[in-house]
Amino acid sequence: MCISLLRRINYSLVSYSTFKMVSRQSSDINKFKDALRAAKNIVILSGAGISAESGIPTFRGAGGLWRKYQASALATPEAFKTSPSLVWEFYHYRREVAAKAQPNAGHIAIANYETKYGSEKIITVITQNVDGLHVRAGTKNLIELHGNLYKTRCTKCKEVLVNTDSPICPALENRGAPDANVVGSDILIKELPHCKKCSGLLRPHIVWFGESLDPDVLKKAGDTMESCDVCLVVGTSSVVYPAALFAPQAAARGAVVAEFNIEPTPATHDFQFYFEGPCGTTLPTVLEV
Ligand code: BJW
Ligand code: ZN
Repeated sequence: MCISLLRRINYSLVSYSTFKMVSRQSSDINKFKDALRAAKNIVILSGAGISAESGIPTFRGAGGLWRKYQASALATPEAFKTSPSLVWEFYHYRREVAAKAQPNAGHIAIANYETKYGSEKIITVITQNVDGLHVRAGTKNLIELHGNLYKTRCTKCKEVLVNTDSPICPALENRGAPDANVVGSDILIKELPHCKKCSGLLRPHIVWFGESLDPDVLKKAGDTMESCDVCLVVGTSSVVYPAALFAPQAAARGAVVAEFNIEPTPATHDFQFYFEGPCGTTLPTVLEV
């Protein structure tokens, strides 16, 4: 890993707020479109910002709290061990919100671009999102880095299954209210979702803080990043690792990288292009087919 990337990890941990104050003008869209036309292998790396216009709160923006908790307090193996009931309420709420949400113009622009150019270029979406909206928009070639809200994993036999039930178990019916004044969670463990094969407690198939990403998924994403010639970094704060390293590493080896965000991030200055604004507006303009 090069020194400048190591330095940036350090910076992003200690002074994200300082970076947020640095502004940068949007780049020349036609120059980026030229690079896109010439590209053979394109990666779109997305984060929570792409789903913001579908009504799904981002992690680090306003609305990132559930009750009094940051996601970083609930999306951990420790929180699940202490209170699986509370964590399941949080995920039940998130599953319901995402199920009601619709893919927006940003998701759709990406899916349409793949449909139109997918036979002549390699186009891969690598998403940190767990909401399933890229697939619902029609994206086919997708790597979900952090898992999926509608998959469960058995804590005992480790089986991963798709589960779109609403609610996922009767005890979660009418639970998960996000209001700050709701305290605690008292669902008995035996009433939470359990594995049909081995009776183990199920958990969301999501990569929580401090957990390693699935090595196969990480390798696939790493290989894809290494072979891309153009990368679009869409709606991510670029502060969560290892995903935060992907695009700066691609830029460092000479790939053309463009960031789409409503504000600069700690990674903005690593990239050749920056397009400021809601990606439901900027992406359709850049990817128009
Ligand atoms: C718009 C917009 C619009 C808004 N249009 N834009 C190396 C260095 C330092 C720390 C670590 C490291 N390696 C690992 C760590 C620790 C940790 C980490 O990175 N912590 C950081 C916070 C410092 N990483 C891990 O624990 C990872 N595990 C790992 O690497 O294991 C090995 C290891 C462990 C520990 C130490 C060392 C090695 C796992 C990370 C898994 C991330 N999981 C989460 C939670 C999922 C839970 C859930 O969803 O239920 O995934 S964290 C959360 O952040 C979620 C997201 O996928 C992820 C990224 O967030 P994202 O998508 O960028 O969202 P936001 O909200 O941050 O940003 C939104 C952006 O959109 C903003 O920029 C807005 O401006 C923008 N925006 N509207 C365009 N309309
Ligand atoms: Zn099991």
